[in-house]
Order: sequence, then structure tokens, then C-alpha cells
Amino acid sequence: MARTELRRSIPALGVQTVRLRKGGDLQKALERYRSSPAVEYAGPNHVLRIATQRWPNDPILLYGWDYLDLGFIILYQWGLYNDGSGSGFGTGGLPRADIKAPEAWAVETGSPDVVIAVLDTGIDYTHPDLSAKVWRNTGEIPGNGIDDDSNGFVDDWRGWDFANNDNDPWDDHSQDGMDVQHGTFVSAIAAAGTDDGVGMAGVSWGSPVMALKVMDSNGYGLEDDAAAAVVYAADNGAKIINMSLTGEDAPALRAAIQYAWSKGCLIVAASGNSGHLGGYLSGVISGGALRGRHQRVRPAMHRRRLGTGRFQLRQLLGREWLQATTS
Ligand SMILES: [Ca+2]
Ligand SMILES: [Ca+2]
Ligand SMILES: [Ca+2]
Ligand SMILES: [Ca+2]
Repeated sequence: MARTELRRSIPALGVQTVRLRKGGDLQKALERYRSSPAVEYAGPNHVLRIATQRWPNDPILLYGWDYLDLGFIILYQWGLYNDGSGSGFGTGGLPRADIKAPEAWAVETGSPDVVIAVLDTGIDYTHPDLSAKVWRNTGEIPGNGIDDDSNGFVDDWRGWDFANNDNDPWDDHSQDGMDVQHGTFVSAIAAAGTDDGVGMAGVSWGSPVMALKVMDSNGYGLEDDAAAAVVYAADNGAKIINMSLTGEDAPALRAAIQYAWSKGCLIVAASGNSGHLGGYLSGVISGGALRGRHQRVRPAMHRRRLGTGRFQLRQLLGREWLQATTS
């Protein structure tokens, strides 16, 4: 065998670790061990480390400011880190009923290469926590009336408004005379500027958000606009497509999702408070809401859809894994 010396033996597991002699070649040693019929598995002895956390300095995450000044919502991002103090809509909190964001951020804070398309009511691209995070179409020269990148959309330098068929995806969503800006809120949850001392923290610190407005100022949209936006996202470099919207089964959107999926996009849709769009289509991760004590917000309605969503997540992970191992 290779030039090695025994380091440790774990008889209960049938495991032995060896140390290469000075100047030994790890790959060659592994190949030799793997070719032996007496060896079931050979691999490097991986370095482990303690699980760490990383905390950005955004004030809403840390102190729970009523930042958006809506009056009736106290924004505290307990979904990222739930300390159990009861910020979860007054139901009391269950410590660490959250997405373990600080632990994840210690490993990865999100890449600028992973563009998140947000199909929603648009984005307030002047918002201090989003202005630097809005995707720019570098192939398009703004305001010259020419489709410079020949993608079928004239002057689409910061996304597109499919609801009004114009190049300004500004979030005009309001209700009862008050700004609601659902798309802006969703975009910030996904990828607000983070560790910038401003406002809230996003899950992905690095990702740009592609503003694709598919719903009008009242929060309603049409299937074909959403389908066209999904195709736009897939064709223009989005890696993740988020659809926090709901409705009846929509064949065009179904076809668009299959198109985006075939181009390697990861698609996330709301499991839905009513209706059932996208959330249980093949290739879609279905997301639902939990309260601060880990209860589903709408127990009866979400159980079925989230159950299906978990199945699709397994499917998706299986496919990702297969892609990774065959490439
Ligand atoms: Ca264009
Ligand atoms: Ca242009
Ligand atoms: Ca517009
Ligand atoms: Ca921030």
C-alpha cells in the first residue's frame, strides 16, 4: 500500500485513518486504497470546526425598529433569529424557531452571481435598503429607445413592468390610500442591503433583486404577464424566481415554470392563503408562514400544500445532486 502510517483505528466502525509519509501524494494514495477489494471507502480526513454565527449590524434585526412606519406592525426579524422573547405576533416565542440565519451566514452570505427575480408589485428602487441591490441589465443603455441587448424589451435597464407594459417596475402597490408595497417588502426579506447599518437584514447579502412587476397597484395581475415574466427571468440571468402570489391553476404559468426549470432556475412560490397557484407544481419549492411558536399561520389550508412542497423539495435536491455528480 501507499507510504502511510496508522493514525487511528475505530474497530466498531471498521474505520482506520492513516497519515501519509512526508512528500506522499494524497490523490495517488486514495486511488490505491480505492482500488483494493479490502477497502470499502477511502477519502480525506476532513477538518471540522465549531458551528459559528455571524451577525450583521442592521438595526431592525437587532433592535426591532418600526422601520417602515406602518404603525400596526412592529418589525422584528425573528424569522431569522428567534430569541424566544415573544416578538412573534404576540403569541410568545419559541427560542430558535427560525431559519438559523446567523449560523448560515457564518458559512455563506450570498453571491452577487445569484440574481433573485421577484415577480410581484414591483420594487421601490429608491429605498435605502434596496437601491444598491436592484439588478441592472448591463446590456441595455437606458433611455435611448433602442433594445440594445435584443432581448425583446426596449430600455429594460432595471427590470420590466409586465402589468403596465413599460420599463419602469416602480412599486405603486397601495391599499385604502396607504402604501403597502408588497413587492418591496418581499424583495427586502430576500436580499435587503445587509451589514450596512441601515434598516433590516436580507437573507442573501449578495444577491441582486430583479424587479419584474406582474401585479398592479391593487395587488392583482394576470397569468400571461406572470408567465412572460418567468420567461424573462430565465432568459436574462436570474437563478432564483420568487413568486409570493396566489391564484387558480394557470397553464401558461405552469409551462413558464417548466421552461425556467429546464434552464436551471430554482423557483419558489407561496403555498397560498387562498387559491393554489404554482405552490405544488413540479419544480417549485412551496413556502409557507409560521408563527413565533412554530405553528402554521393557517393550519388546515397550509398542511396539504406544504406537505406537497416538502416532496418537491426532495425531488429538487435529488435533481441538483444528480446534476452535481454527473457534470
Ligand atoms: Ca432590452
Ligand atoms: Ca436602450
Ligand atoms: Ca410602470
Ligand atoms: Ca440593511
